Amino acid sequence: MKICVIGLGYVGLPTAAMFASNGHYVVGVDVCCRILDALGRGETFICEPGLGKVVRWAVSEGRLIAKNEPEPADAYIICVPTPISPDLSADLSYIERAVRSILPCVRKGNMVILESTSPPGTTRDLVCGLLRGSGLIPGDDFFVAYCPERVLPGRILSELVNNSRVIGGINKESAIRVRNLYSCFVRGEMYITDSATAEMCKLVENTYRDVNIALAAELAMVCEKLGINAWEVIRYANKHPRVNLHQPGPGVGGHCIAVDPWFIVQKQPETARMIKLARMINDAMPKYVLKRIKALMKGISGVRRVCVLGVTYKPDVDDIRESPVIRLVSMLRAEGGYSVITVDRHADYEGSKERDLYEAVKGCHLLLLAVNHREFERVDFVRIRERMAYPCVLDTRNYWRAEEVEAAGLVYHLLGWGKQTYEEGHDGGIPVPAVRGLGGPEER
Ligand code: SAJ
Repeated sequence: MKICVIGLGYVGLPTAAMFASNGHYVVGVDVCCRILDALGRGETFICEPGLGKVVRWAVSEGRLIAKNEPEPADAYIICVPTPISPDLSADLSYIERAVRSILPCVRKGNMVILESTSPPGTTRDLVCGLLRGSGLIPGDDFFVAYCPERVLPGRILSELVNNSRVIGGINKESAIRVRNLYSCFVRGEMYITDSATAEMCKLVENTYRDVNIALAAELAMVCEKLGINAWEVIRYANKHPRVNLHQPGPGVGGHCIAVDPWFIVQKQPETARMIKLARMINDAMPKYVLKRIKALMKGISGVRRVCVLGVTYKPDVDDIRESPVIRLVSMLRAEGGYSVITVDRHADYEGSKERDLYEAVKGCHLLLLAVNHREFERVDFVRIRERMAYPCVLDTRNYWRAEEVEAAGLVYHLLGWGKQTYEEGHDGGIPVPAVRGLGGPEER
């Protein structure tokens, strides 16, 4: 078949490459000249294991070509972004533009597939509504389905093949045809349903994760007050066969989990209360970490120098979209009295890519582990201590071992751990737990 993939981003390009390397001819369409030029040369901007090789092969074999507008094909797959608008609703203008661009091309018997994350009803109402402009009837003359991607950045190619998929047709025939198309490379199960159900499934998968992370974040804050280590609590609670608590951190980033729950809230603002609250809790985490930093730096006079390790939205990727760490860095700077330096060999951000960790920590008062990139797992704490002006470490990912950090002469603090130091002599000799490393109530 000839397949037109519209939008060559994190989802569209790998999808185009998979179809092209599994027996189809693919026209990759994008409005960005940089992406088209690179693809024309068989190159890609997206840093994903294995992707470069597949793209190079598909382009060199003439199976994947780059164009700036769609051309007649058997199937059209829409993979454009659905960003969030300032009013927290989904901006569907890219989908609208993509559908309009294929109107002159759509013929009887074609398939139109939406992969972009969308509020329930988008395929049926917006996409089909616009497609009627072709003069043909969706569902009767051609087939339309919602078939969301579910791939994890960093593992996109293998998850494209192995993950199950939910395919929501505007009618059964549409769903079956689309399932048959994807079966050329998908090894996971493919479940057939209606389009609104599939749209909601996609949103709720990411919402589940967001709510779970918010629960972990709240637990971290509660544990800090109670002098308990939340990470230990989570580890042991997860030994229960029906518990799967996620992990706290400095916030939730990326273009999916930090965004998609709002598309449910948008549809039912009065009812989707927990979903909204979870979003707000996760969004407030950079501010919470800021408060901890302020408390830790209280005794330092003059400019407090903070070295931040990792700025991407999660480990071992180069993506800084919606990164909570970047929000934290901006907040620190807005406070005044802080100087912040970032180190991240993955990210194009303020020179952090080229910066050497041991140079960056020179004269710093706080070392903040913000993203647990693999290269931060083993660092030389003695070298770090020698260079720092004040020996303070805040680990927001439970990535380092307290004993190892402290053996180097640094003081280790962990997000979600209100350390207890028992001070004898108070309260009739009964040990009184005192939370170390945290500010007083006014700080929190
Ligand atoms: N995070 C935590 N604690 C955790 C797990 C994650 O704080 O326990 C944070 C990360 O640091 C990151 C954010 O959440 O800032 C999101 O990271 P992620 O790895 O959970 O997810 P994404 O956004 O990279 O990809 C998600 C995936 N969805 C699910 O796992 C349900 C992926 O499968 C989707 O395809 C993708 O969203 C998408 O495109 O929608």
